[in-house]
Amino acid sequence: MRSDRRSPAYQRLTQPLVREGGELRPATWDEALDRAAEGFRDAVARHGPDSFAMLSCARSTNEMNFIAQKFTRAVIGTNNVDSCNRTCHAPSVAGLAAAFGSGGGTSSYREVEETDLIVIWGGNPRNAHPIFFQHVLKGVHNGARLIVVDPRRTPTAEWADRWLGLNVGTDIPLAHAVGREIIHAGLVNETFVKRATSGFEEYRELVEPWTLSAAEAETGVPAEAIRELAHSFALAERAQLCWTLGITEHHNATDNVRSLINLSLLTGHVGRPGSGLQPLRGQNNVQGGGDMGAIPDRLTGFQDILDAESRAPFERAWDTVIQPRKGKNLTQMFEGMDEGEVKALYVIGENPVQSEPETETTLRRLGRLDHMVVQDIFLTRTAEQADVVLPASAAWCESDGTFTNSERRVQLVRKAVDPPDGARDDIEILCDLADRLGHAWKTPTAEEVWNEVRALSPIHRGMTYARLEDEQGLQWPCFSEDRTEPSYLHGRLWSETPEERGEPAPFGIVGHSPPVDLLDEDYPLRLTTGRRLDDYNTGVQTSGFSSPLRRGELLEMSPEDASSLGLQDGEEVRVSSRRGSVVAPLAVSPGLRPGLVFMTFHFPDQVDTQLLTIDATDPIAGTAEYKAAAVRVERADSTDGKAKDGNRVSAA
Ligand SMILES: Nc1nc2c(c(=O)[nH]1)N[C@H]1C(S)=C(S)[C@@H](COP(=O)(O)OP(=O)(O)OC[C@H]3O[C@@H](n4cnc5c(=O)[nH]c(N)nc54)[C@H](O)[C@@H]3O)O[C@H]1N2
Ligand SMILES: Nc1nc2c(c(=O)[nH]1)N[C@H]1C(S)=C(S)[C@@H](COP(=O)(O)OP(=O)(O)OC[C@H]3O[C@@H](n4cnc5c(=O)[nH]c(N)nc54)[C@H](O)[C@@H]3O)O[C@H]1N2
Ligand SMILES: [Mo]
Repeated sequence: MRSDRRSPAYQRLTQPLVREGGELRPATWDEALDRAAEGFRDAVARHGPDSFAMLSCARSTNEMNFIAQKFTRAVIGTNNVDSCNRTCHAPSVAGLAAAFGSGGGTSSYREVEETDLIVIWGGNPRNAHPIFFQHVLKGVHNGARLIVVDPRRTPTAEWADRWLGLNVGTDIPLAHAVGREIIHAGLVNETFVKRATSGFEEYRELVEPWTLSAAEAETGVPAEAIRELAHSFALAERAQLCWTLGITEHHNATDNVRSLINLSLLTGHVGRPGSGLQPLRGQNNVQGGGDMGAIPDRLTGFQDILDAESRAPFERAWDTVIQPRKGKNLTQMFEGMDEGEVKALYVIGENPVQSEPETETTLRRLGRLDHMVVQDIFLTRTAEQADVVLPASAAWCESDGTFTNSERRVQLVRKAVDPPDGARDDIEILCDLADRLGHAWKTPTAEEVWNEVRALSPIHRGMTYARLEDEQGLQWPCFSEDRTEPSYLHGRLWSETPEERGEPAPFGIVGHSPPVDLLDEDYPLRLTTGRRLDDYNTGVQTSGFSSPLRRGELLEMSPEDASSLGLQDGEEVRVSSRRGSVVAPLAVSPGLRPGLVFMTFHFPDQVDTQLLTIDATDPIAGTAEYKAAAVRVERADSTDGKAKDGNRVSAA
C-alpha cells in the first residue's frame, strides 16, 4: 500500500506574530507593524535603501502589486522588487522583449480556436492551464492540428496529433533543426524575413550544422518527426506557438525562448490574426504583477527604469526621486543576502524556502538577514523564519481589484467573502507601514489605485473600472477610453512602409548548451520537476483538501528503468542528487522515456524535492534550472549514508 504523504492542512493566519527570544509569539497589529517598520527603517539607516528587498505576490491583485512597488520605490527608495515571475517566465519576457521590444505574449486565447496548427512546446496545459486548454480543444474541434513537444508523454500529449518526446535540455538543437529544414525545403516566408527581421544570414549559418540526423542524435526525436514539424509549421496558414516552463526553467532559458521565436520569424507566424507566440503565464496574476512594475527594471506599464522621461511622471506623482538603475531580481536578492548586501526582506505571498532550488542554500541566505517580514494567508515554512508575520486577506476572494491573465486581459475581481477576523487586506497593511515610515498614505480603494495606474501607464489608460465591468475585461494595450486595439500584438511588422514597420525583429543567434548538472555513472538519470493537476506549487494552498485521487509525492520512472533496476511500482526509493537525497514511493509510468524520472514540488513538508534541484540560473533572466537535475535512484533501504535526508517524516 502507498504511504499517505499528504501534507497537514495549513491553518489561516489570524493574528500577527513577532519573534522574541528566538520564538514567534502572538502580537497586536500595532506592535507587529511597529516592529516591521522599525526593522526596515533600521536597515535603510545603517546600510542604505538598496539593503531592502521586496517579493511581491503574484496571486494578489494588480492594485496591491502597484502599491507594493510604489512602497519599494517611493517609501524605501530602491528598485529591489520582484516576484515569482523570476522562477518561471522572466526568460519569456526577456526573449520576447529582445525580439519585439515588449515582453507580452503576442496573441489571444480566442485565436487558438481560430488557427490551423497549435504547437505546445515544453508545457502541459491539460494539467497546469486547464482553462487555456479548453480553448486548445475548441481549436482542435475546429480543425487545428496539435503537436506537443515534451520529454514526457503528458496528459496534454494524449490529445495531440503528434508527440515529440525529446531529451531534457535539447530544445535549441530541435528548434534549430526545424529552422534548417524550413530553409532547406524552401519554405521561408521571404517577404516577411526581408522586411520585418534582421540577422537572417547569421541565423542560416547558425542552424546549418543541425541536420535532421544530427538533431535526432542529440534530441532523441526521430528525423522524420522533426521534418514533419518543420513542414507543418511552415505550411500552416496560421499557427500558434505556445510554451511554458519546459523552455524557461533552464540555465539557458532566454536562449531557448529566442530559438522558438526564430521559427515564428522564419515563417511570419506573428503579428497576424491566428498566428502568434504564447508563453502561458503561471500564477493567477503573475502577468499583472510584472505589468504593474513589481519587477526591478520596469515601472508600471513596462516603462524603462533607465529612461528619465519614463521616470518623470512617477517622480512628480509620488514627489520622490526614483533610482535611475535596475534593482536586484529575486535571484540577485538571494545572492545579495550571502554577500551582506541585502539586510531586510519583505515577502508578500511567496514561499521561497520551498520554491527556491537547494533548500539548504535558501535557509542559509535567509539566516543572514537582519530583518524579515512575511505577509501571507498561512504560516508557511518561510514565515516560520520571519521576525514579523502579518496575516493577510486572500486576494482572489476577499479583496476587490483586477487580475491580468496570460493574454494580457485585465479583469475585475470582487470581494465575495470577508477575510477571517484578524486578517487584513494587503494594501491596507502596506499603507499602514508607509504611514509609520513617514508617508501619510490614506488607504485607497481598489478603484482609486487603478486610476493612479491609468494615469501613469499609457497601455492601461483606456481601462476604466466601468469599461472592465461592461466589456468583461480588456486586453492591453488600451490607450484610450473610446478604443479597443487588435487582440494580437506587432501587426506593425506587416506594414508596407518601413516607418510603420519600425524596428525589425532580430533573429536570436543562440547556441546549444546542455544542462549544468551532468549525467555520469553515479548520477545516471535525468530528473525533471513539474506539476500535477490536483496540487498547487509548494502545496500551501492545496494541502488542506483531501481526495482519493491525490497520491502525494511520487518518483515517476519508465517501466524499462524500473525493471532494469529491479524496482517495483509502489515501493519506497531513495532519490539522490549531488546536493541531497529524499525518499518517495516509486510510480512506474509508461509516459516516461528511459533515462528520465519526474517529481513534483507540491509536498515539500513530506518530500523536499528542492534538496535535489540545482541552483544554476539563466544569466539574463535569473531563472533556475528546475527542469534538469542528475540523480540516482535505488531501493530506499540501500542508502549509502552519505546523502542528507530530506524527508521530514519517516518513510514508513
Ligand atoms: N494544477 C496546477 N496548475 C498550475 C500550477 C500548479 O502547481 N498546479 N502552477 C502554475 C504555475 S506557477 C506555472 S508557472 C504553470 C506551469 O505550467 P507548465 O509549464 O505547463 O508546468 P510544468 O509541469 O512545470 O512543466 C511543463 C512541462 O515541461 C516539460 N519539460 C521538462 N523539461 C523539458 C525540456 O527540457 N524541454 C521541453 N520541451 N519540455 C520539458 C515537463 O515534462 C512538463 O510536462 O502552471 C500553473 N498552473
Ligand atoms: N522544483 C521546482 N521548483 C519550482 C518550480 C518547478 O517547476 N520545479 N516552479 C517555480 C515556479 S514557476 C513558481 S511560480 C514558484 C512558486 O513559488 P511560490 O510563489 O513561492 O509558491 P506558492 O506555493 O505558489 O506560494 C504562494 C504563497 O502565496 C500565499 N498567498 C496566496 N494568496 C495570497 C494573497 O492574496 N495575499 C498574500 N499576502 N499571500 C497570498 C500562499 O499562502 C502561499 O504561501 O515555484 C518555483 N519552484
Ligand atoms: Mo510559475
